Amino acid sequence: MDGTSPLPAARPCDPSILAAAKARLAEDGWCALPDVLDPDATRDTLARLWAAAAESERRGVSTYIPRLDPNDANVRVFNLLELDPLFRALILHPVAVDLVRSLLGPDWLISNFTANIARPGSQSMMVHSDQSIVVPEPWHHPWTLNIVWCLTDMRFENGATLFLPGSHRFATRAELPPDPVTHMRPFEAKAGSIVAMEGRVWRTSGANITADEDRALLFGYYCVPFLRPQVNWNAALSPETQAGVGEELRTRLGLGAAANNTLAPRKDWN
Ligand SMILES: O=C(O)CCC(=O)C(=O)O
Repeated sequence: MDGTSPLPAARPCDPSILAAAKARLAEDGWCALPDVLDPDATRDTLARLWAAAAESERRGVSTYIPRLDPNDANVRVFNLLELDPLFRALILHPVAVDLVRSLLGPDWLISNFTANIARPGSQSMMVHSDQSIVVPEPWHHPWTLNIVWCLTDMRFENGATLFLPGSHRFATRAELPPDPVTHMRPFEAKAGSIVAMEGRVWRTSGANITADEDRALLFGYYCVPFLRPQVNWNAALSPETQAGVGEELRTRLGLGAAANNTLAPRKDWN
């Protein structure tokens, strides 16, 4: 973990549950792990996310992006790593990193870290896969992965992410069915869980049809080291933030001169 980590000690994860999750991720393109954050840490992270949303607005970065979402009931928070050291710790959480390594191998980079809070009345965004946004087809390998942190429960009614089962095997966009959303299923997970989802899974955000229940998710996005990350961290992170990160985070963000060259990760890193 980064030296400035304010994250509580990682909860131990039952090795057999973790092994089963990795096998499912490799086979089905996704897996869910409950109880990665305890209830106090989940509540604290959610409060810090709302504070980050307010800080983003204060800095002039809107949390409503009309080209992504049909209305402002979706609250988007970008550049989480700049806004709170908690997120700089969370992106290197050992359980998340274990899942990342299992799919992408020991060399990986942090591509992005954002949040989407779907409030009552929010609607679906466009259908997409994250890998299709950063790599042209054909998509033969899992080169990207999202670790989705559930800061609230995620269920169909509150706007769970909808995904198309088996779509991580699609090599081209032409393989999508004509009306993909009708074939999609919601991810369902309790607050404090992780959902890992490889980048080739086609998906959309669900509609939040509840009267009063938010659905808050963080999306940690990771990639293989030969892909350019979605975010140019050298430009997105302030000099103060860059100066304060530990060696592992500096490398995983590509902040050094070597950027996305082969990393040769150190043995004591996650
Ligand atoms: O919020 C969601 O459920 C999905 C968000 C998403 O897919 C994205 O922002 O790329």
